[in-house]
Amino acid sequence: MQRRQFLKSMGQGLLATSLLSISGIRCLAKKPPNIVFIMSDDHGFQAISAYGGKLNQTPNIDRLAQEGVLFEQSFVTNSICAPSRAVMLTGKYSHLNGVIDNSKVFDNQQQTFPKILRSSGYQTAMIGKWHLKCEPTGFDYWNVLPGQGNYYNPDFIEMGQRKRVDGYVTDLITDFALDWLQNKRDPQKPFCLLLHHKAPHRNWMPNIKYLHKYDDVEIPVPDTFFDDYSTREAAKTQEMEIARHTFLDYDLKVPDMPGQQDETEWEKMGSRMWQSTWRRMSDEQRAAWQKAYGPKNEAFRRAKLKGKELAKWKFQRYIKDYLRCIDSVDENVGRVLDYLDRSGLRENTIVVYTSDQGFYLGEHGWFDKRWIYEPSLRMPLLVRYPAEVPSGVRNTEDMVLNLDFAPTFLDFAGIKPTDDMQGRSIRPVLKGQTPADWRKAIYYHYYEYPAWHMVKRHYGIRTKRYKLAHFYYDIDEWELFDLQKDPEELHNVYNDPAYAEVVKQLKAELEKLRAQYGDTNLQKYLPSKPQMVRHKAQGKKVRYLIPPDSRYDTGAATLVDGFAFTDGTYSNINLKTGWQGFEGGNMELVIDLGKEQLIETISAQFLQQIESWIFMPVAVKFSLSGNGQQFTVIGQLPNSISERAAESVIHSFRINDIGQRARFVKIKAKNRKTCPSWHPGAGGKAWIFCDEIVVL
Ligand code: SGN
Ligand code: CA
Repeated sequence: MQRRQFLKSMGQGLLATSLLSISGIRCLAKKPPNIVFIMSDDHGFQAISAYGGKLNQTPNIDRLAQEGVLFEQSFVTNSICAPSRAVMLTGKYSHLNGVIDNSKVFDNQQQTFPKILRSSGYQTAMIGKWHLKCEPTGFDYWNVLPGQGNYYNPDFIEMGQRKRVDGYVTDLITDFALDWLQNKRDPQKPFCLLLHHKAPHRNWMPNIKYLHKYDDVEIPVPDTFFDDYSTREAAKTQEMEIARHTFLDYDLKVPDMPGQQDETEWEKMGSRMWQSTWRRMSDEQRAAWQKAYGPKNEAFRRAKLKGKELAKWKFQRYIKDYLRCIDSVDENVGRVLDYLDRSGLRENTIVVYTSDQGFYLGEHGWFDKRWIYEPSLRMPLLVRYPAEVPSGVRNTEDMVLNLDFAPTFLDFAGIKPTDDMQGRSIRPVLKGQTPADWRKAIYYHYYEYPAWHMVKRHYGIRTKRYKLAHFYYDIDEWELFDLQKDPEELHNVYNDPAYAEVVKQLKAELEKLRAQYGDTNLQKYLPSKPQMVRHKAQGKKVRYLIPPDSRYDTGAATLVDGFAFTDGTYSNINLKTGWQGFEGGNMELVIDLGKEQLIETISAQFLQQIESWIFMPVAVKFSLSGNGQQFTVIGQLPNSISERAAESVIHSFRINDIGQRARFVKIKAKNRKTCPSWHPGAGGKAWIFCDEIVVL
């Protein structure tokens, strides 16, 4: 049923419901609902049959759609594991809960919805994947996988005790959850169970009983599988293609042949990871795997596939293992639903099924997540609560977020969300009573770069029709998609004049959202270590015309070693890490590129740290030469940075669109010579500090 239809059919019932509501609240106050919050890891909506996917059948998850509400417009605010979990627990965006990326440790002293439920009389439990790099807090019982966990014979940490358990991870997590429901909780109290699967996370290891499923079918590659990423700059440098970035052994289960040598460090890493999962398996499990994969791998080796054929083969292996993992998830969702039926808990228990984010099932040629693009931005969300929520509703309109989970659970328990929670309860939405001022746009921000899969940092906005995103840090690109005309997001129309007005409006809306959520300082979350940038002057000879001060001379080579900071504000910068300091005078040098080259961009990066008497140069002049004798000035840039900035500021003086051939680059930076009159060092010698000079 579509939402509008549903509203209509509810029309007649509305009066009756409101008459009942007074006694309803009292009744609720006596018996708050139980919560079973099932989440899998990396389960894309495309692989749930209730979402209309043709890839597989998920009859048990589909039951939640038949008996509850399915959301089509359900989104994640930062499409990666630990960050999404932290958002769900706190109801706050990543920059406020601290987990902006997978490397961060969750501060488990902060407020979370399980803690609030617990202090209001709920029994709480957390079972399965936690991944927040700290002990779970706010739970009466917890039994979690360390880190990412293993598929076969995984370790679990049960209330601080680590032990290895024989079996398959999805079954085990469910076993522990059912055991807690049946034997370990106080049946007098309402409960909230977080049942969080590892599957179907990489490296997609199915249970033995599903190893042969899909053997006889060929799963078509998505239309965008051979995407060339034209019009989308950030996509060109990602490392998440099934064809190029999966490990043959670890991901695709084709182990090295005896005597076969891995060539790159990367391949060696894949082999090590494969060996460690393989070693965890029992002889019996390994034999079953040999039987299933052995003959197929033989055939694969004989076929000696290349190019597109090889890519398609990899897709088949990938998607089938992925779907097989989901078969276990679905089966185990069924076990939980059956238990709720059998034990009489069905009526008063809210069951949620979701995933920490979406996932690519070959769209754009990819696996993994991270992007603001649809397959990773959308997350499945199905909610059943017979006592209050209608059945068989497909909500195609309302935009809901993982940010809304915490306030929603609290609302159902009759508790007001804390003031600092940024999400909104979807309880009325579930009942078909979406508030008139419900959000019409969502805000997104992804930070983990440089890191696995090399998806650049970006933030953006999605409305019903459009999506606008800004990729930043070592790139400065905007993308706009018209989802109505281009649902697959292949055509970035940001520069299309026909969309100029749309861009303007969306940018204004985006700024409003950033201000509303308090996420306006991009610099604050940038890595404070310099990052490697590849460029034409890298490793080339630098000749000083004016040498640096000997105390801050780490060698001219460090000026072109490829390590550069991102422009921005920093709280402190170590001057001994490659910065070249010039006291009271100018910097002047020539870089020899070795041979004549086409030059498009030159930038020179300087530091301002006024407490150390370091100021931006007054101006930087760039010149080119073919012979190293006669130089032609191509530009002189004045300083644009305020002198009084209290924090360290890093700024690049940059000339773009040069389009000239040259072998020698001369750079002259003019020092203001003395500290300004307002400065504690007024009249004393001022410094300039330069680090990377980048030629592209
Ligand atoms: C691992 C995976 C990556 C994945 C991250 C994050 N590599 O590092 O492919 O993107 O986890 O996943 S693996 O080879 O070790 O499997 S997340 O779910 O934790 O965010
Ligand atoms: Ca995940």
